[in-house]
Amino acid sequence: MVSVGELRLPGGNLAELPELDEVALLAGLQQRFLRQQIYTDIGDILVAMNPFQPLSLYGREVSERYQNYGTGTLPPHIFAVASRAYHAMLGRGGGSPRGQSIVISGESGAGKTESTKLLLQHIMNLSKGNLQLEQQILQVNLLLEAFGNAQTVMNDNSSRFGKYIELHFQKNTVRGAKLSEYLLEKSRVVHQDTGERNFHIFYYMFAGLSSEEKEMYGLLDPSLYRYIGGQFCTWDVAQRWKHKYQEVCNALDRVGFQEQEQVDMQAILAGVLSLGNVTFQPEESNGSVKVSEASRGWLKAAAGQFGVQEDELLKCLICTTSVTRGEQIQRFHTQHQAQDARDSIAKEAYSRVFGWIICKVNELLAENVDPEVELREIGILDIFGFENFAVNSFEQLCINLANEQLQHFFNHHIFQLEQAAYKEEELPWENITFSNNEPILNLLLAKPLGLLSLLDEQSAFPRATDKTFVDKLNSSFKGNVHFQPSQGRVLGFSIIHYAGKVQYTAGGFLEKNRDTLPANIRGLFINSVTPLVTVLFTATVSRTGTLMPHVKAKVIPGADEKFNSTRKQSAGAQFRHSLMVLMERLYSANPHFVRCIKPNSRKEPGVVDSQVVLLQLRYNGLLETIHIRRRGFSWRPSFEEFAERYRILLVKPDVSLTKESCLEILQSTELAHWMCGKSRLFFKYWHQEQLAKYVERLERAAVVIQKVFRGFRCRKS
Ligand code: AOV
Ligand code: MG
Repeated sequence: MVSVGELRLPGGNLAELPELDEVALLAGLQQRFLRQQIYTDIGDILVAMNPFQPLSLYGREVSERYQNYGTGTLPPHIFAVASRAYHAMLGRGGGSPRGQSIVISGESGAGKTESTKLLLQHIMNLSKGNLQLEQQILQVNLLLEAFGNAQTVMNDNSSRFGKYIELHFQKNTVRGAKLSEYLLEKSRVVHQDTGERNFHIFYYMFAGLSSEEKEMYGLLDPSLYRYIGGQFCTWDVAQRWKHKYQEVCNALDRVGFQEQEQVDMQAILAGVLSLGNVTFQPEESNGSVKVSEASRGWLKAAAGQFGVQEDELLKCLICTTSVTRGEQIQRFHTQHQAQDARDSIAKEAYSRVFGWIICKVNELLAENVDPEVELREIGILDIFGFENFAVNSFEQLCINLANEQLQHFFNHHIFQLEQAAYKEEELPWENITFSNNEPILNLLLAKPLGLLSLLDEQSAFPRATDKTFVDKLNSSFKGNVHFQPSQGRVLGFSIIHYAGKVQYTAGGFLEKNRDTLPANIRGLFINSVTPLVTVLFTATVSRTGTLMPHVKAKVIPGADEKFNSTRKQSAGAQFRHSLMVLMERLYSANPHFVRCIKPNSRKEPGVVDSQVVLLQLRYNGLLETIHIRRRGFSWRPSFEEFAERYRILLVKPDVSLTKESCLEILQSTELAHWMCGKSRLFFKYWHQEQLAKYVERLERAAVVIQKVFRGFRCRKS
């Protein structure tokens, strides 16, 4: 442990630290945290330390205190970030009213998802007008967590997908919302490592359904199902799950899901579990496989739950049918292939349910807008945090790639853009160095020789194996400082990420990347008698790579081709594309950053493990961030932008949008420490708030004058 002396931090802003080094930074955060001050500012960036216990920081009255733009006199808080974004979206306080985004980062379990919920809650409090929609938006989170979160060794409620929530406003009222989802970890449906669980919804269902309902869905005792590892829970936990199940049902109702849709959805989930219990054994006569006698009942149950014919489902599991020159050819599966087919159906069915929920939510929350009024936006990004498990696979690689991208976005915005502006505007500036992770992004994303491209190349090659893939990586990345060949006997490789070294196990990479769904399986499910199953499997791939089920069941011409096992885009390519779309969005909006920190790895309240925190401060580049926020100018409006917004302070009819007007405006205030460049002004992070106060004062004075004037007129008449 690093020992720390008492340290004063006026206003909870680390940019005001008297001494600046790692020890002082850690001490500042630690002392505040132990006093339950979990939020600390670095200039306009919020650092949030996970308290791992409920704190009374988020009540209605707190939300009310943080309503106004001028929250600078209040202690740092997640609500202050929401208020800043909201008022900036409205163009108040000198912000430009373009799209706003709140970008939350931090490793798994650091508090991103909780922060997202708090941000939404506060923004909904700020936006007054459409109560029903506000309630719906808040309820959606419950659904997403039930279907997309699971217990991992790093977090009991870990997000196994990334999400970007866009809130659409007209004036100050929320009019609609849109969700984008990134890479649900569908492999979790069929396999979980030790200490982990399947998606929450499976457990909630068992705890919440009545015996009659379980009978209706054909669900037996939870300990019988392989996909949920035969593990269940204590009585206490079951009670909590039961309560959660009720909440999920209420949320489904309130968001607007039909009763029949809910019934179908649960039948599909039951189908997934039954299918998982189907096992195979070799057929002695001809080398093919058959369903083992003991699991015949499970096959029958699964077919019923999916609404398909049992013998047709069997066929899909034990053989692949293809048509060559008009002739139908059947190829029998090996035992291993049959198990793969079973698991692919389960993963696909589940991920399509999830995709459908997102799609449905988007339909239900789509805006009801006035075409005459401009639509404005606040987006909140909550992705899966950086992960480093005992065993890391393709999913962890994608998750860590997303975190690399986000770190790069942060660096670009905080260091590169800002320092480039000083150079361009010829301001005196001593460069601040930061750890640039571009080489790691190149290693992963470069075309044609980045890791994902090499994976695609190998995936398209029928005889390639995970071993040939690793050989290819070893030869292509020899000498690259961010890549290390596997040391032991395990087939794999290591990547030195911005947040540390992660060892990946290569087994299953090719299969997961190919992500194929044999055409006969899709055909079978499209013809299911359960309407929702038909809807789910009649789907196309959206431009962002998300599965987009068509809500009205219809067969789309050409859709089959997209699901044809040979032509579909690989999982890696889809993910890369969806990340690119996300980055485009982030680059075009005005970002607000929240950096979540995990105080210890044991998820304990009131404990700060200095080493754990220090590591995060280092890889997040927080010390360098403080440097730049102290010395730099985080708000840099052009002369035109500034004069337009603040000409009101000159209280005269005509003010031209020039440098001279800007200087005149600034001279009318007592602002100090700003700078003037060639085409823009340079302000410290606190200046915007000071200016807002001048505007507010003036507006208040104007109201008083109006009142006096009106009173004077009344008396006269
Ligand atoms: P994550 O989103 O960053 O991890 P979560 O937001 O799920 O992390 O937080 C993990 C757990 O920490 C939560 O379930 C809460 O128990 C606790 N927690 C976090 N923030 C707070 C808070 N402000 N007040 C009280 N408890 C909190 V991951 O999704 O795994 O990357 O992928
Ligand atoms: Mg999360």
